[in-house]
Amino acid sequence: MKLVVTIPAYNEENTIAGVIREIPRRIDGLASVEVLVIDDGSTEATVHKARQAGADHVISHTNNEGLGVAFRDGLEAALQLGADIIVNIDGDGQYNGGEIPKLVKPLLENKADLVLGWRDIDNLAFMPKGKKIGNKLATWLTNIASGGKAPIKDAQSGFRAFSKEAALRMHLSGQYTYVQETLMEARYKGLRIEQLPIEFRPRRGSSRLIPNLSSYARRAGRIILATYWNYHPMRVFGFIGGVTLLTGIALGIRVLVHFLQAGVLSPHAPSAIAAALLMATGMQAFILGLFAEVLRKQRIFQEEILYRLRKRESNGQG
Ligand SMILES: Nc1nc2c(ncn2[C@@H]2O[C@H](COP(=O)(O)OP(=O)(O)OP(=O)(O)O)[C@@H](O)[C@H]2O)c(=O)[nH]1
Ligand SMILES: [Mg+2]
Repeated sequence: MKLVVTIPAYNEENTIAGVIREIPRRIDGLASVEVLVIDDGSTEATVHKARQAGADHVISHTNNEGLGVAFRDGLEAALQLGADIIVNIDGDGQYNGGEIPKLVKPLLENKADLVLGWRDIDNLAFMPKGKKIGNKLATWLTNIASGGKAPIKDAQSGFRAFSKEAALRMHLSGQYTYVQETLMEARYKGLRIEQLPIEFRPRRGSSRLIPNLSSYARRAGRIILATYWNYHPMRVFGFIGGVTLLTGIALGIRVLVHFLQAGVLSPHAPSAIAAALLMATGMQAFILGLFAEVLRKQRIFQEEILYRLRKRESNGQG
């Protein structure tokens, strides 16, 4: 069994070496442990420091493409390297690589497909209140959007372990981040998620990902909604269509009652037009929902093809 530890990094020259050195290279049940750094267009010495500290593989993006893209590339490359388990850890030293054995244990025992390390956010004295609230909100939204029995405790954690099967099943499209989308995918696909408490330390240096909370909320929120929309298009279009259609019908009934009583449309002619437009728009939304459902089913078939292709490639049958 081979473990590949992926580290997405953007300008982490001060911390990346420490992160790499903290990763245990011998873990019970694993024949080898390799480190793969995904440098996302860093403008300083991240790559140099990573190589010096013993990174086995480095992928470099010419430009800064986003954490979501870097994570996706990391998963893909780890599979190509023959990984049976993939652990992702941030390059800023906030997570403790010494906890990797704990994280991979449920995978080695085949008790889970994805192990999520969760931070005890309420008790992190150094985390600003605004960030705590933002974290809770994003986790709540991820839970609402993905259902599932046991609620996810910390959807923003960057320390997690994936079985090969879980990695093969990930079909991600978010550019900015991967954290919520991967959990939603795992839940939609019925993968087994185990959650374990992990250490979380203060960050050295400024956040690379979150310049301010409102921009994070906007960008992560968009990914959560887009993922939900992809999986449940009829719920989204059905809701829009239902609200529009019912408003149109209610307005239409009012106009009709007036017409039956007064014998003339006036002064409700504008309402009659609005009712007709709303009803037509509502019907269109339902029809769009039906088309989107067809596309969703197509995507499921395409994902199955991609899954089988990746599996062959990762088994060296490419
Ligand atoms: N590939 C890539 N990685 C990034 C980018 N921005 C941040 N990262 C990396 O993603 C990890 C998490 O980023 P952080 O800035 O620590 O974000 P965070 O941990 O969610 O938030 P903080 O609490 O502020 O640290 C780190 O390893 C960063 O180097 C990016 O644009 N591209
Ligand atoms: Mg961080």
